Amino acid sequence: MYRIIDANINRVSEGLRVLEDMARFYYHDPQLTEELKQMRHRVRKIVNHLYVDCLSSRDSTHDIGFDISQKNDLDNKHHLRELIMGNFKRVQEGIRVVEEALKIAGYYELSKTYEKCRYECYAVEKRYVGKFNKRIKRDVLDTDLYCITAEEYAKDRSNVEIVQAMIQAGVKIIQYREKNKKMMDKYEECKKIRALTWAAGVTFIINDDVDIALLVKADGVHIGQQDLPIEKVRELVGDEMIIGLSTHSPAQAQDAVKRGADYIGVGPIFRTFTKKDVCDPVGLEYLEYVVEKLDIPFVAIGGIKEHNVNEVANRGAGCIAMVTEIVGADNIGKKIKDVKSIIEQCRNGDSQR
Ligand code: 3NM
Repeated sequence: MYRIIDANINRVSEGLRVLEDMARFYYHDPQLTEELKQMRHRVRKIVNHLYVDCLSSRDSTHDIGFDISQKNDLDNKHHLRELIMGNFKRVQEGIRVVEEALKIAGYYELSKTYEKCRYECYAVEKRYVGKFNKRIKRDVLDTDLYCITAEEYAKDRSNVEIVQAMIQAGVKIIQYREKNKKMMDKYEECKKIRALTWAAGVTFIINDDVDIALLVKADGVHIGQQDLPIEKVRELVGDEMIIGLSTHSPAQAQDAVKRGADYIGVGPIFRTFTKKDVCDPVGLEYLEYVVEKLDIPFVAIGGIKEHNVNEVANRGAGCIAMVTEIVGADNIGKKIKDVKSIIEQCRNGDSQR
């Protein structure tokens, strides 16, 4: 029992340390950092007087768990979400094991103290994940290029192939947009694209189809002004999922902020024939309005190409969406690289174009 207690106290405090350092160095959240630090110290202190017994029963060199762990990759993590969830589970499960072992070792009162810690940990997890979700949403457009699918312009390549090329070229956010496909086909494609984007840590947004987004566990949905009201979409998808909303005027943008959009599309900046029912170009003035006046992540869209992307980036658009320019390119990888490099030059303020 002492060996189990020792291993699990280490497991718990190491898990807490990972979470604490994330809160401290990544999220810069003093309150969570402090809470986790206190919990980590408390977890150790409660059994301080058992330290000698614990240490003398420790035998890590002969721990059969080490070989098992070396042979599999069950503990591998691809995303911060997995890292955070995994470490909270590690802490809670570890505390539970300590509780049970303490009971058998005759320390019932101590076991109840640990039970209290476990419940505190559930509450901290909820707060942590809540802040984490907000942060993820805040950062969702913290990238240069937002790519959107459109198979009809993709020169006989499938959406899945297109998405693979986008991921390979380093795109960090991809929207699935297909207006004329059957639901079943869209669903099948989205399942595949979800698997690809998940493995690559790429944000996956689905246009219009809230049901598919929920089924395939996309990161978000993107809706238009004529779709279901954003509040109703929020009711369906919950707080965690990202909701993007297309806007075409300052009034619509203000409305989107008020009604809880996580980001907005700002466009069409230039004339586009890709979206059939879209209004005339709103030009760069609307973009400038959003840059200056609003505090919401946004993506500029509509008629943006390699030759005019500098105008948009120079007006302060950090994240820029393109459909036909990317999916219609002969060499998607090269096109993305070229576009990204122009955006970067503009950001650095040294664009001569
Ligand atoms: N939304 P392309 S414009 C999907 O203004 C979409 O909200 C727009 O396609 C908006 O990059 C648009 O080929 C189409 O011009 C953009």
